[in-house]
Amino acid sequence: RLSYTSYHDWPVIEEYIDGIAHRYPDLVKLVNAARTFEGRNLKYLKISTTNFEDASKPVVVVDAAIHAREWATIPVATWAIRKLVEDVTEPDLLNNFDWVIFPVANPDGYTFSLNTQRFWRKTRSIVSPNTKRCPGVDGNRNYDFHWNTVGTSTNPCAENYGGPKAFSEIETRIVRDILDEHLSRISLYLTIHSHGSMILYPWGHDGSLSHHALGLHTVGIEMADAIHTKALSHFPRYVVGNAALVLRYAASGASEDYAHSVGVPLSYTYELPGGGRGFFLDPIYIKQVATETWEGIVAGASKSGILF
Ligand code: 0X9
Ligand code: ZN
Repeated sequence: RLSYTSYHDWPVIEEYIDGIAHRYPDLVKLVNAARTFEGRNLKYLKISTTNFEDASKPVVVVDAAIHAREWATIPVATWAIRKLVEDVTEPDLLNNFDWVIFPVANPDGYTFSLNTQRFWRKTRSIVSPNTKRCPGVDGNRNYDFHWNTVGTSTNPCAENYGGPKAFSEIETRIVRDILDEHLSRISLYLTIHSHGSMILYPWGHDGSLSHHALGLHTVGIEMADAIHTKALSHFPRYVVGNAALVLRYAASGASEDYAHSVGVPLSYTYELPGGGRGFFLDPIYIKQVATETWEGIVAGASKSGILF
C-alpha cells in the first residue's frame, strides 16, 4: 500500500502501479504505453469489472502530473486507484464504468522537479539541438487545439513553450491516443493540476462557451459541492467556470479543451488546493486532498453516466 503522508518518487509510484496490476489481474490491466525521452515508462491502468475491450460501458479518464511541479496531483490519482481497486466503497461506480487512470503523465519532469528544480513544469525532451540549453515542452500547451495561438510561447526556454509542433511530446500523444481509442464512450475526462481550488471547463483558449456549457457547468458545480462536503475550511471553496474566465488568462493547446474538441462531452481541469507556498501542498494535507477530490470524481462520474 502506498502511504499518503509524504510524496513518493517515480520508482515507488511505478512499483505501486505494477503491483496493483499484478495483484488484481481480473480487474486491472497495466498498459505500458511508451517510453519517455529519458527512458521512463509511461504507464496507465485500465480498470474494468468486465472486459475493458467489450467497450460496453462509459469510460472515465483521469490523468495527473503532466505539469512536473504539481506533485499533489499524483496522490489524487493513486487514491482513485485505491478506491476503485483496493478499498471499494462505491461498487456501482466500479461496475458501471470502465476507468483509465494515468497517475504520472510526465515522470521525467516529475523526477527533475523532485531532485533538481522544484518548480520545473515541462517535460524534459530535447526537441532539437538548439533546445539543449532549454529542454522541455509545456504539455498543457502541446495539444492540437488552437495550438500555439494564445497563452503559449515559441521560445523553448519559456515555461509555456508549446513545442515545435502539436503533439511533439510522447506524454501528450499517449493521452491523445487514450482519448482516441475510447472516444465514443468517454463520458468524463479529468486532468488533474494544481493549484487554485478550481474546476475549469472549455473553452480555455478564448473564454467562449461550448454547446455543452450548461452540462459542463452543472456537473462542475456538482463535483465542487461533493468536494465541499468533505473539505477542510483550511482551503478555499472550489470555483467552477470557464477556464479562461476563472483563471483570467487564455491559453491554447490544453488537454481539457482538446478532449472536448474531439467529442468528450464533460472535460475538466481540476486545480487542486494549494499550500501556503503555492505548488507545495504540505504533506500533512495529502490524504485530505486525495479523499476530498475523490468525492468530486465520484460525483462527476455518476452524473456523466446519467447524461451519457
Ligand atoms: O495553464 C495551465 O496549463 C493550467 N493551469 S496550471 O497552473 N496548472 O498550469 C490551466 C489550464 C486551463 N485550461 C485551458 N486553458 N484550456
Ligand atoms: Zn498544471
